[in-house]
Amino acid sequence: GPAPEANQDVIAWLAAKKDGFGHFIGGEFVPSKDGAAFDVFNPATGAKLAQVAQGGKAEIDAAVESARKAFGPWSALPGDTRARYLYALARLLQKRERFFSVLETMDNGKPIRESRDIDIPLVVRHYYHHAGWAELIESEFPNHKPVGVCGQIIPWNFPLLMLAWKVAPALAAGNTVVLKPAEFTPLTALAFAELCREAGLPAGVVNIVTGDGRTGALITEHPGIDKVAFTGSTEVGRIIRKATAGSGKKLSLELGGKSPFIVFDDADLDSAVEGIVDAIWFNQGQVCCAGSRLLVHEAVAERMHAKLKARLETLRVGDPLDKATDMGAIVDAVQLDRIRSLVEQGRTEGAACWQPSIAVPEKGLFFPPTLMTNVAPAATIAQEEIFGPVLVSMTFRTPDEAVQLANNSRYGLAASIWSESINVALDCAARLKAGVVWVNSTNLFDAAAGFGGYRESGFGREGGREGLYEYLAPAWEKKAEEPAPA
Ligand code: TXE
Repeated sequence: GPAPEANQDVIAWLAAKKDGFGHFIGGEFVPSKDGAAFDVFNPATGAKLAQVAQGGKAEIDAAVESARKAFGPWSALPGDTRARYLYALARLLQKRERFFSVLETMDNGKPIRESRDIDIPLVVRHYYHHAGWAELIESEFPNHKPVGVCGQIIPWNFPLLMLAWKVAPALAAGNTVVLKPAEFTPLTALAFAELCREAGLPAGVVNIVTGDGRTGALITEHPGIDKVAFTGSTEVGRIIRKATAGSGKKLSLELGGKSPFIVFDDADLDSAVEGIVDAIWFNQGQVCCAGSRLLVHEAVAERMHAKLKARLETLRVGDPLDKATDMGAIVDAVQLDRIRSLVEQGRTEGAACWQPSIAVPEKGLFFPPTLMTNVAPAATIAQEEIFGPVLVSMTFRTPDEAVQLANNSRYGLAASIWSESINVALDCAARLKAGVVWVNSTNLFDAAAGFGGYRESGFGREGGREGLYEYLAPAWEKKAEEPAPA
């Protein structure tokens, strides 16, 4: 596990920035012109971790200008030269895995076991994978060009991983970026900016401007941005789609979800129980593709619930830096309130709420793993994304009914099917409206596989070949934009 010295490294790194973090623009760290800044907290302890600059118009203008200037030379580099920078970033991240895991856990509240074994290794893999694509870009996409300057806005649930999902393909394809991390979790993005310098990445290729939704809106509205990539709430996704409509900007949106976790009567129930723990209690349920709706065959529902309850009694909720912890803190008080009020609403609408008798810290932003049964398909908690450690359970009788319940959602991000019959599983998979379907597994991510949704979960894919197309434009389109020769 992360050695205690990793914690000391992070503490020393934060202490060195006690006057506040600036934005990363044109390869330099700069404060906001007007001096605006905000505080960032550790959600598990309430301790202030850092002060971070709040970007305004001056900063977005400067970042877009530096990205524009860098775009020409960067996009003109041979792919294998760009690949070297991505390999260098991957290696540096790998070398600092412990530092980044601890920093991510302190900023976000997720268990160290998750940041150490899942988040950061997936981040590293993402840069290696896209370094490979950079090498192949000319031969695999001979009729495509990079889009240009990409505005990228990311959420707080997987801060460094969402940054990797955005930055790695953009750079591999020859674009430059202006990225805004979420206001709750900007710290690993700023540490990554330092790695960009260490890797010798040309100034302006990656620009990171910190701030809240207002800063994000300035990015989406800026005329110097050619493409916007957003991961976050469906509500903000809608605002961004309107803001970019008619602007000619390319857009991809990865939004909310209410993904079904379907357990057939022939499923291996013990494996399914482990699966559902990964599906909805992983990262405190703050996962866009979380299996938040359990649809279980009525013949095995009672057994499934009993096994699930016994398993939840063994989960450890508490200090995210403790290697033995299964569930950490909720990212922010606003999110915790939202979870609480949705659970309350579920009760009022007639659902039964069960929580294990395990200890949950009173200080810090914690919420116990929660199972809601007796839920009507139309109930608010069966339809709304809770984005917390709350599983909503419903039963079905036939495969048709399972499919109908699963698709009874305005979202369509992911789905998980559990059955020992491959025919049942594949027949069901083909009928689900979901961007990703897992069979006898859940929450599996691979840098090579396109990830994204249907319906109000957004559009566009991230990862692999499909994901690269989001950062490429047909060559003829780009040619038409070039000024006519004098
Ligand atoms: O998300 P926001 P919030 C869902 C989840 C959660 C809810 C609210 O249900 O409970 O959203 O979370 C930036 N123009 N998801 O409020 O506001 C913002 O600064 C441009 C699902 O934190 O969407 C941040 O960087 N940008 C999700 C990013 O958008 C704007 C992950 C996401 O924040 C903006 C997060 C604007 N007008 C929340 N307003 C997932 N799909 O994984 C805000 N932002």
